[in-house]
Amino acid sequence: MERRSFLKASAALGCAATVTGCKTSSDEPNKVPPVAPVDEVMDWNFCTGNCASMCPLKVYSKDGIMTRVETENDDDVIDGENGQVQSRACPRGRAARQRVYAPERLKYPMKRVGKRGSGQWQRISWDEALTTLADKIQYTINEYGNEAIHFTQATGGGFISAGNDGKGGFAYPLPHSMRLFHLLGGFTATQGGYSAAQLRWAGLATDGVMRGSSYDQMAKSDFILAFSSNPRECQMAGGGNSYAWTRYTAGKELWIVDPKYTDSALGIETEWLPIRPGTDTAMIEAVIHELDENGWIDEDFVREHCMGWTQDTMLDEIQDEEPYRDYIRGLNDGIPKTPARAAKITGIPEETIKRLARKLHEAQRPFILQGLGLNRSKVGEQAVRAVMILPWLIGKIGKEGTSNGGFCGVYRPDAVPVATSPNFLLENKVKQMVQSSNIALAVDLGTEFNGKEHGLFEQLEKQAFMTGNRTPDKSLAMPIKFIWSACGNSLVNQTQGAEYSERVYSDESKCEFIAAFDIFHTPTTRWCDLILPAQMDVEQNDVGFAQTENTITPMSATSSITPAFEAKTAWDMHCELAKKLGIWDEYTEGKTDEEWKRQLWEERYSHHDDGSGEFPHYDEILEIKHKRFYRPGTKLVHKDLLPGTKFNTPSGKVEIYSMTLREMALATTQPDPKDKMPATPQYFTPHEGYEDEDTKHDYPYQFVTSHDKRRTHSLNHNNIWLAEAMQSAVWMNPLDAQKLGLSDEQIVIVESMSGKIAARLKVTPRILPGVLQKAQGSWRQLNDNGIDIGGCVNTLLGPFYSPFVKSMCSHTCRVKISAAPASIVLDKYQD
Ligand SMILES: Nc1nc2c(c(=O)[nH]1)N[C@H]1C(S)=C(S)[C@@H](COP(=O)(O)OP(=O)(O)OC[C@H]3O[C@@H](n4cnc5c(=O)[nH]c(N)nc54)[C@H](O)[C@@H]3O)O[C@H]1N2
Ligand SMILES: Nc1nc2c(c(=O)[nH]1)N[C@H]1C(S)=C(S)[C@@H](COP(=O)(O)OP(=O)(O)OC[C@H]3O[C@@H](n4cnc5c(=O)[nH]c(N)nc54)[C@H](O)[C@@H]3O)O[C@H]1N2
Ligand code: SF4
Ligand SMILES: [Mo]
Repeated sequence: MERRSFLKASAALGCAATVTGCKTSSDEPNKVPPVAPVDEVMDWNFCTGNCASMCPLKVYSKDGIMTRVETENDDDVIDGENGQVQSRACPRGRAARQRVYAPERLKYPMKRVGKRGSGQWQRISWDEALTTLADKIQYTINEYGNEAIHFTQATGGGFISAGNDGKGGFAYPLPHSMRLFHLLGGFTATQGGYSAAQLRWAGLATDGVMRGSSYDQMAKSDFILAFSSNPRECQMAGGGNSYAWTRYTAGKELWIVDPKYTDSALGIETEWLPIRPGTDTAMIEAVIHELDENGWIDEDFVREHCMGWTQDTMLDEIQDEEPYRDYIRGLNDGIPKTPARAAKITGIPEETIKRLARKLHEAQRPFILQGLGLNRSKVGEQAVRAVMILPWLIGKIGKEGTSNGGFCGVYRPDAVPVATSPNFLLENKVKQMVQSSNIALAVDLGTEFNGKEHGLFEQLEKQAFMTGNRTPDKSLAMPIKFIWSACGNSLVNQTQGAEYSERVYSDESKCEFIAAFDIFHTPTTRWCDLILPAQMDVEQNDVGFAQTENTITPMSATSSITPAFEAKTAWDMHCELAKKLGIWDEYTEGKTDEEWKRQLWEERYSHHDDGSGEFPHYDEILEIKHKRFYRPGTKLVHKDLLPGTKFNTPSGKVEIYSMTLREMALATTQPDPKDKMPATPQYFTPHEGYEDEDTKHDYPYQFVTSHDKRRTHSLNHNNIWLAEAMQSAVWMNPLDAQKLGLSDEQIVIVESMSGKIAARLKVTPRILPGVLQKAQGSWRQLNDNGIDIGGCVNTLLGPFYSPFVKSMCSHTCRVKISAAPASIVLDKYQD
């Protein structure tokens, strides 16, 4: 009732906004504001898929039905004027209507009636659903303790980031679930995340910082070297990284190292180095060999700031270990890491590697960066560190225009998401955490799952979610018996080892209960015992803010759309569940959602207010709905570098030899004998790597599972407009296609050691020979012959993890490929 009357009021305001907000006079052809039919209403809302942009959307509707979406397009702000940039939504945001009305929308609560995974469901009432859920929660806690409860990483309806992403309004379900379960005594959380676990740990272990300079520094650079970085697809929002990437690389010498010719190249690059996946470390070793041989290493600078290059810089306790220079020169293994050697491994010509070394020598202000692609490899830790030591060896760091080889992006004022306020989240009393991508393994192994081998961690800070300290001496206190997925598809689809995960979850005696709160019936909900329908971002009222370069956009989102069937908001669902659990008073603290939003916004206010009064108070943002303001800044990493500077690493130096890796190598064991954890960045072949003798003959192609513009992870897989705009195909180089007699558009079967998928083939020179790529995120769907006709790449990946961080290594896989039999029919969204 309350909400409907609010909607009426906001609909009236929306009408007013469409009348007054439309400027009629504009002589610039690309700035003509579309004229809304008079009975259409407009609400500001935002797009919450996890691409870390949270673009504002203008959502138009009529009589509760969404009619269309527009992006920020007001002509009061011209890009760049007053420093502001608009945050223009990408095609995924603009296709929101196809999400809202997709046939897979969950309509009602449902319980499983057949065997788990059999797809037999029965519609039930919300009352029955929440009674069942409350009973199962109570039963699990009483019988096994809170450690037996686990939340999957779930990033669909927003994203919590303690850093500077500023995503996650109040409506994002995960914080609500966290609050509720924290009140009940906590749960085993995930650690590390899927995105950047290896980069974070291995990067911090190197220079104590990891994150690099902001993109605007590229404008002052004379040489940009980018590894596995694709901002034009991975941060597509008009005012975000993609725009800044284009602006600041303009006219620059830009070298891109990537097996895939991404949209971030498209002709602006000086050189594309199509490297074989997982071999970057070999190329960097060779670059360093070339620098060393020519006397281009800045030895004085390295001695001042770094540990581990030469014997005299090694700490006393590691004097018996090999310094990196000796390894590069091959003094002990007899293998000098020459460009000729690296050329054979990487596929990058010797001459190019030598030229790259010379470029780095001649450049005054090289900007070296990496995206997250390297870090999601089997031994990504080595590659991450190899890139990060390059600027130190040439002594070109801390000066304008440089960066540290870490992960970079636009300068963003440090924003704190609304619903991550400690007062809302409370403290998790369960301290153990499981590496995000190893959950099925934890369920399978129960209390044998341990920190020595598999990735068990202990929560670091009070409200921490996804950050923990390794505990190699501990095992899981209790098997995982209950899994809760609130806006995630990582139970099966998004986690490598989909086949293995399904086997684990099909054993109902292991994890006894799985429940999800989602907007769609997904490959995750198929494995649930109970499914609860959620409202989508654009169906709800919320507060939050977008951030693009130098610009903050606080918003109060409203909705005039009638929510789908019986879908509930996160607040309503959790309140009702709290009531069933007898903790409604504690959960709500007697406040309404409106009162919580006000309180949390005001709690965050002081963080965002710089004294200028630009950041709006709650009442102001409710009234004005959308405000954009400029907050300039830049970030130059290690800018205060002085002789004797102390770094946040065990030795206080930049660690070319990492004491952290050494310590972990001693404290942990590796299930795979090919996995190693050398303390200096070294190339070697892991399982399914380029030179892996055990797999390369049966599975001759390397396979990369990148992120692309068609989806945000699995979100939008079922968006028919986006499916039409971009095929979810397997990419293959024309030389390979010719060799195998395969042609463009043909349906192929891709098979790995772990599973088989069917998909269309795209024959394109945008992928190097010997490598296939398909974007992650397609929905897994097995046909009667066990072939995944949905084309989910995690069907092909085994349940493996990296040696040091024990995290996702989804870019390391070997496959074979053949023409599909004529009988194969693809899932409609793949075709
Ligand atoms: N092979 C391979 N696998 C990968 C990756 C890779 O590179 N390769 N990348 C990994 C990475 S980096 C990540 S972050 C993970 C992401 O994996 P997930 O966090 O699982 O993200 P999504 O696949 O987007 O799933 C989001 C879910 O949220 C639901 N949802 C969307 N909006 C709402 C909402 O408003 N409310 C509710 N309740 N639900 C909503 C969607 O239906 C969907 O089921 O995937 C990982 N998986
Ligand atoms: N459109 C869209 N945007 C997104 C997302 C999405 O799903 N869709 N997901 C968001 C999230 S949560 C994340 S974590 C980020 C992910 O962002 P990234 O991790 O940066 O994206 P990826 O495409 O996985 O990897 C980037 C590039 O690394 C390359 N690569 C893979 N292996 C290697 C290698 O061994 N060496 C080199 N040099 N390159 C390699 C891939 O070909 C790819 O072009 O994107 C975010 N933005
Ligand atoms: S860039 Fe991301 S947040 Fe913006 S519209 Fe696209 S998917 Fe949504
Ligand atoms: Mo991610």
